[in-house]
Amino acid sequence: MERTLVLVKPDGVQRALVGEVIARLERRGLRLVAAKFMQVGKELAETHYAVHKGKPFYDGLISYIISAPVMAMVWEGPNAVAAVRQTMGSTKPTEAAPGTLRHDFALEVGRNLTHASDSPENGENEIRLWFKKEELVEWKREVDKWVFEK
Ligand code: D4T
Repeated sequence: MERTLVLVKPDGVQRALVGEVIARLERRGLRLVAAKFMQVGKELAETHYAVHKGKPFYDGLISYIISAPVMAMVWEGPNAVAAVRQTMGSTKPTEAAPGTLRHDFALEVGRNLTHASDSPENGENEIRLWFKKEELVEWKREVDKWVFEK
């Protein structure tokens, strides 16, 4: 089953939108695999956003992600990466489709509430970066057969 890393970033935590994000992913049918509420250190932030090093928004991005706690989670399901990014909406909230989290709750790219892995491969790498293997919970739901075709 495909897995993806989801972060409710500091703005989402401060604005009490953690429950909203979880509710939407649960209602979509995705299955929660792991969750931890944590303060991000500079080293983790810099590793997570290494691909953006040198870009004009990099320093702001690092100080934003370490500015307050985040809710880090792993979700799984068929096409979990694409499904979660669709539920989040475009990176720039003013380009996000109506009904998506970023459309409904955000205005600025530097305060866009959530992070979600952008490919299955990055998902696996990010999950390894943020979680220990023993923090990932393998489980089944009674409802799985009504959500997952196989
Ligand atoms: P994340 O990684 O937060 O899910 O964002 P995306 O995958 O949707 O988008 P991204 O990697 O292109 O950008 C990472 C992060 O940088 C912030 N950002 C981005 C910013 O502050 N200014 C910008 O111009 C861009 C492109 C927002 C998300």
